[in-house]
Amino acid sequence: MSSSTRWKQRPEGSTWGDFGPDDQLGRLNLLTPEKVKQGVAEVKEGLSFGLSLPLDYPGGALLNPRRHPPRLKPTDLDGDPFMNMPLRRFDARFTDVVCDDQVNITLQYSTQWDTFAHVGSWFDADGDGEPEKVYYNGYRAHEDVLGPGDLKLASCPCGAEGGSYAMKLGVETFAVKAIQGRGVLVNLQAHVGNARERVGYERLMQIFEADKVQVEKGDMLLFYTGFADLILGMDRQPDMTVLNAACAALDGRDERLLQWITDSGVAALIADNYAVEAYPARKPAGDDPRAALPLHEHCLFKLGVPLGELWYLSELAAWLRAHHRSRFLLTAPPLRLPGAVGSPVTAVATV
Ligand code: UVW
Repeated sequence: MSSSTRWKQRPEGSTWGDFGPDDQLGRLNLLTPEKVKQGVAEVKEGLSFGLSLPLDYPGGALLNPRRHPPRLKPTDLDGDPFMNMPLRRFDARFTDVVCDDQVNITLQYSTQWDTFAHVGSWFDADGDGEPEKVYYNGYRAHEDVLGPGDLKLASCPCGAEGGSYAMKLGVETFAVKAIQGRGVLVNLQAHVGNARERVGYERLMQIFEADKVQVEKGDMLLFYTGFADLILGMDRQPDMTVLNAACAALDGRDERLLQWITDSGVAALIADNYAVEAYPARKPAGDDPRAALPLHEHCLFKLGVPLGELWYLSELAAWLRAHHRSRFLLTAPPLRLPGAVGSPVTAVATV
């Protein structure tokens, strides 16, 4: 489907078309050479921080019952597992011993990027009075983002029956872009502590002001809440009673906060918590149709702002606070895994 037939009307407040009719990068387009240089200019000490949890955290399937920890096993040849495999088995002269493994991984189990194919919406993009299932920039469910039963699956590179494949908006587009630029971290934990608080526009602005945090167009904004530290302390046995009442999360129902995200020009939003926004979201007044994940709708569907979740920000946040800084170089490409809607990310902050 061409860009002109994909959509005739765009969601109110969206950026659809602003970065080109067939754009798949959204605000990642703002990671220009100038923005990378601004990030590099923040490298003063040469210290690097890894921003990933161990990918087998949170542990179990309690945080999200669809998502399971990674399972490793060896590759095999004719039923022989390649773990500590001496190659002399194939030729008595060979001295090599080989390990070679594979993994069954839920891509959004742990530290991750959400792509724009992760959350779309029912929206009347073609203006015929009937809503259809669409994603950022009008890309279509069942045409561009494929799941079990979709005819196009048979001809897509994965080809597997019962499989899934994002022909458009897949995470490989983010990997090719490479995701590097200036990161800005706001330390919500220092103000909120470890009790659950929905942080809206006013509270966020107070914290920016108190900590002299400045965010400019094209910056990637990171929220340290302490949530991932609690998860790490639970040793792969998450206590949901504690986690459901823990730490700051953005209030996705706060229209002023959403408007600030639009106006600020941030290129990406990242947090060490479960969903960046508080989930379940606050109940609005009235009974109108609405997004269950309003910040996801605003960022992934309307604006084209990727969301990073469950990042490990503890050591970076402590260092920045001790040095009265909030900016750094952020390098965060996902896996270049064609067709995936999300990806683990082993991001690096350099200060
Ligand atoms: C939720 O499922 C709440 O968020 P995400 O899918 O982005 O992890």
